[in-house]
Amino acid sequence: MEFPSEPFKIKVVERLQKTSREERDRLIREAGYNVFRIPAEKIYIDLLTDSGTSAMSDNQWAGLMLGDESYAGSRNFFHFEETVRSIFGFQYVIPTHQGRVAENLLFSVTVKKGDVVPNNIHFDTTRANVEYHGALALDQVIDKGLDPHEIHPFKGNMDLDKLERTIKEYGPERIPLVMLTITNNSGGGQPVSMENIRKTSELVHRYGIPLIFDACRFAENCYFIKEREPGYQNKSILEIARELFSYGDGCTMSAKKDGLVNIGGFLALNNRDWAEKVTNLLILVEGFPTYGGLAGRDLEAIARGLKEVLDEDYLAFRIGQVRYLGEMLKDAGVPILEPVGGHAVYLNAREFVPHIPQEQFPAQALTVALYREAGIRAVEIGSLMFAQKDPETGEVRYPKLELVRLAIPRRVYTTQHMIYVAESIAKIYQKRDEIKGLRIVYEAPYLRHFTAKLEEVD
Ligand code: PLI
Repeated sequence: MEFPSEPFKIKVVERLQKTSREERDRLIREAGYNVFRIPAEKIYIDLLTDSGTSAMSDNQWAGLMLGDESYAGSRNFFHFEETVRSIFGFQYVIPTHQGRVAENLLFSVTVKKGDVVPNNIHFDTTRANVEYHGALALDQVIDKGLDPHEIHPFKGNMDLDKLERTIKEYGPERIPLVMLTITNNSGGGQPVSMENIRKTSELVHRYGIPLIFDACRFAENCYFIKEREPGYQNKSILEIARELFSYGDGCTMSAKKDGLVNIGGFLALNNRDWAEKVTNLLILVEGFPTYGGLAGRDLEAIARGLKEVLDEDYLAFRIGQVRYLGEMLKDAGVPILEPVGGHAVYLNAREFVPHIPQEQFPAQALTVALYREAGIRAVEIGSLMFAQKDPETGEVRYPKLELVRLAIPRRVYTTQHMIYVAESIAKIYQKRDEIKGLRIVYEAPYLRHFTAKLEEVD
């Protein structure tokens, strides 16, 4: 297997702090066994997220100095708009300060109580925003996408039969839009094939339903298409992206991922009526339509980032680095979700700590162990994030997968850092029986994993 070396060199460095086992033991207890509550300076390798954590290039930093901070009509907006149109192809480009605002604005004008919004798998903010508007968020990924052992090149694919059954069951009038998340973050960073995108598009359009992409990691998805789907080997990432988006009617985008910036996002649409309504709301909650909650310099950095992320040398390194971490873990016998996705390696917590039952949050327990033993911060994608209580029966519905995501920030960590992570996790795996389950002592009504406090179960 090929793991290309870094197609960049380092111009600026940031000091990392190492902490002692005792200090981390105290910090995690004080944080209520929730790594979101730990000060970042007390983390050695931060794999909490690949969102907003990228290292910008010298070209992007130079772009910041060209920020035009005019309230209206900033030149950076026009560069941003032109760049988004040239890659994504959608007519109306609405900047937002991050992805979830694009979701909120879109659903505010399209979704009403009692509606249904299917997706391959909704990301947590997308699900929460759909539910906040009184609608049902349905996950319709192929069954293979939920099996951590199934090797399939496009495990993020939409199950077209499930989707058609849903459309028939609820009726197209209750489905204001269908979403496709590329790559499918909550299912392991798995890509969606061009064929599946085309067929999903044909299906939903047959029923008059628009298709909206959650495009956060579109370039990584396009790289997988190039690598794995017949007919795309000789196409550029830009050509693949243009074809992919041509099948949809718009997208929400968190530029904090494949925009290679620390803040920013947008909503891009073809429907003029929706765009007008969203723009009016944008002025109310985010800002004037040519800045949408961002500074001019941020728009410039996004425009430059969106061009850089299409570079195949960058993507080959990026996908290769994540894959390398996965291979090292597999070699050490650590259970991971396969194949390795685009932005992260996911540990399979059910198999890592089989002695911890689902109601004691096995993936969160493993996340705590990674911090306590090695100063590594990962994120739980399991019961703490997704288990739901039925409002009528009070019964708790648990997610099928219990994962710990090791998300790799873009252009930030070296191969040696990856080796440290793999060796540390291999050591923890050797003494996995010592890891204890957790119970919740505080939780918020929405997105509880961000602020929950827990304690260890003896
Ligand atoms: O964090 P935002 O609001 O810029 O973007 C929200 C968002 C939407 N969709 C998907 C697929 C995401 O992955 C996503 C954010 N992801 C985060 C923060 C993550 O850690 O994966």
